[in-house]
Amino acid sequence: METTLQPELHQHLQDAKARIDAATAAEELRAVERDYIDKGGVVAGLLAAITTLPPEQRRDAGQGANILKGAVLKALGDRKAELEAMAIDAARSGHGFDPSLPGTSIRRGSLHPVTRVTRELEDIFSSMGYDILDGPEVEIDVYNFERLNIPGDHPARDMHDTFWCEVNGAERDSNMGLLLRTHTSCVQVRTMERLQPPFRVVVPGRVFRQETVDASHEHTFHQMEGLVVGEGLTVGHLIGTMKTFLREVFQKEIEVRLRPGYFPFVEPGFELDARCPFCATPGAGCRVCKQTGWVELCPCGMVHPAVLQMSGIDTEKYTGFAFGLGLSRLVMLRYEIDDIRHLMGGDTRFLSQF
Ligand code: FA5
Repeated sequence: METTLQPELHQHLQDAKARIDAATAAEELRAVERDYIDKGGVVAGLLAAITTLPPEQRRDAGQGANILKGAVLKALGDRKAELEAMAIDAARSGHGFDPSLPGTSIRRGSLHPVTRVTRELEDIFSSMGYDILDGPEVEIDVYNFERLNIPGDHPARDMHDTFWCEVNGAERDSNMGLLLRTHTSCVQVRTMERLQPPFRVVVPGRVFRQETVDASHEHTFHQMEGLVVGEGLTVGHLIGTMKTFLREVFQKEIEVRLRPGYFPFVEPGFELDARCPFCATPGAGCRVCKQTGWVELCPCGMVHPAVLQMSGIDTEKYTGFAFGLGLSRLVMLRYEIDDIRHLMGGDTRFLSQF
């Protein structure tokens, strides 16, 4: 394999192999993996440099980097297996056991980026007096749609490509319309049923839609619902809440704008955009905001009086606002992840970077 490599890559491979062959412990192999394979390592550097090459050299350079990566990974795997076999032999024969040597350290896992951001947001909202609630992922039609002002024939249902559940062959009409929840808004209804106003809650969770998957759409993704009901609440409180929360997340003042948005369970409804926190000059545009200067952050609005009434809340006395943060998209924004499929893909090379 290495004979096809350019001299520079060949040298990298020789250096890596020398370290791998000399390694006597898993930590040393992990260090080689970090230096060559992980984000910021030699292979990533070679791939990043490809854009600076003349077009006719790029294909070979890309192939070379991938061959180097494959060869280093193989050598790492082989040496790991060798070390493990040596350790087993030593243990069996009773030789080579030195009680004064430090033990083999256990490789620690890390928190998934969605879990990290969820916990961070939970802390922020808790400090603002919110309760953190949960709800079932398998829902019934009434909570996911009906009581959110989306009756059976409502066109808004088409926007949610729903996974309907069949139970023992029983179809929708006879199993209460069992479904995988398409949004966390169903927990709004469950909350209004259980709690007396005033209250403020956030509900992080997994939701499901029968979507065509691409770099920004998943069939399984995360949202965080917010619901506040109390006396005298207005759009001003909604905007103030979102600005406070953004200031905490990005540790700086973030400008927001509201565009009209339609959701049957809020009136008025909005799409809230934030000034892109990554542009070098605010509003100038960058890769993250696709040169627009704004990032779409979350739909929101004042809870529709019909929704409050269906849950038995006195609309003469109380108003409320709600928001539905696209948590997966916020995670992508936070860590500059360019493809949502990494989040649920289960690739440990991606996950070990967090
Ligand atoms: C809703 O789901 C509403 N329940 C949100 C809401 C709550 C509005 C409260 C008003 C009041 P929407 O379908 O736009 O709205 O989804 C909300 C967010 O989820 C989107 O802004 C986006 O960030 C994220 N999202 C939607 N579909 C996907 C998908 N397929 N993959 C990843 N994220 C998605």
